[in-house]
Amino acid sequence: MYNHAVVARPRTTPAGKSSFEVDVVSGLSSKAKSLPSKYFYDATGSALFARITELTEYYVSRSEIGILSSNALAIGSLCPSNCALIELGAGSSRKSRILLGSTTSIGAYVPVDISGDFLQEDLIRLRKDFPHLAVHPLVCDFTEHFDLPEDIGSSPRVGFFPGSTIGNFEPQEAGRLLRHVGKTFGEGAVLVVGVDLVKDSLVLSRAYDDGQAVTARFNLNLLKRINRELDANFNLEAFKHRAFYNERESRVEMHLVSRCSQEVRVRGRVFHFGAGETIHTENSYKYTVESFQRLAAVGGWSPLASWSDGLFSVHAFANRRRKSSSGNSVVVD
Ligand code: AVJ
Repeated sequence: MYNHAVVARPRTTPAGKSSFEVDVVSGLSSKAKSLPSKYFYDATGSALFARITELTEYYVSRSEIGILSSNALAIGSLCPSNCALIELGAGSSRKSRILLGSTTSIGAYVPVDISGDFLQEDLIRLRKDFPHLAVHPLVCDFTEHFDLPEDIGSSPRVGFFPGSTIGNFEPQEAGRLLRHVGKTFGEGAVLVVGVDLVKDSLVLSRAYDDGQAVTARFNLNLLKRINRELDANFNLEAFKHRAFYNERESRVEMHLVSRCSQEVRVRGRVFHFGAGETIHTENSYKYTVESFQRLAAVGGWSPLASWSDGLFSVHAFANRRRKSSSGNSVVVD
């Protein structure tokens, strides 16, 4: 069975401004300029990210796929019979396919993505390869309230949150997100999440500042997108990519550094940049297996198992949340 994507309302503010415009203007107006990393992924950004995953220096995707493949049977055995696999931030089904191939327990697949650019071909091929799988794509921002498709009924939920996307959130926000996901999935849910590990700072900085400058183009593409969608005039030559590991905060930071003193216009507003001033465009937090388990515990998730290749980790958690007699969700310790 195959369904068309369920699409949430377009996200505009009461004044008719897009969230993108509001976020960009607010990020560039603050004293320490920043832009949210979730806006990297327009068509060009997604294509550049796909190239990043092929880079020698960027071990993240290769490591995760290796761990998922080597432990697919163990992960599959944690999936309850006739469960729904709900993938958060599903760009392609590549990683879910590893789990779909390892167990017959998954009856439905719900790829959730904000862009809605699920590759149609990918979904068609998925139906061919897994003819008994019900596919229900969901277009929404999973960091906000969302309803799971009614079609999956009361089947047990298995969340899948790969790619270390969780690392793009501040730890406190990440804890809140995990709690919110637990609340949405409810009692008996399982969560499989990919998390990048703390490691040598040179390995980390190279992964985000590659020799072919693909990551630099990925970072600068955000300015191109602002130029195109928000009628701005960033000169891409006047900014340079910088990435480094901030050991104290356990995160890789990406910035765009202004090469000179300059002014940039965005939707009629003028922003001043001093020479050397930066726009902070991304944090990619790194955890140890233990520090991530502690974070997940804050969100109401108990560890079932963790797998690692020394570079990256994949965790399985069980939801501690139970329905209380009043019908409200409570976390049972
Ligand atoms: C897609 C969030 C996993 O943080 O490693 C890759 C994004 N940024 N290179 C990451 C990214 C620069 C990536 N995630």
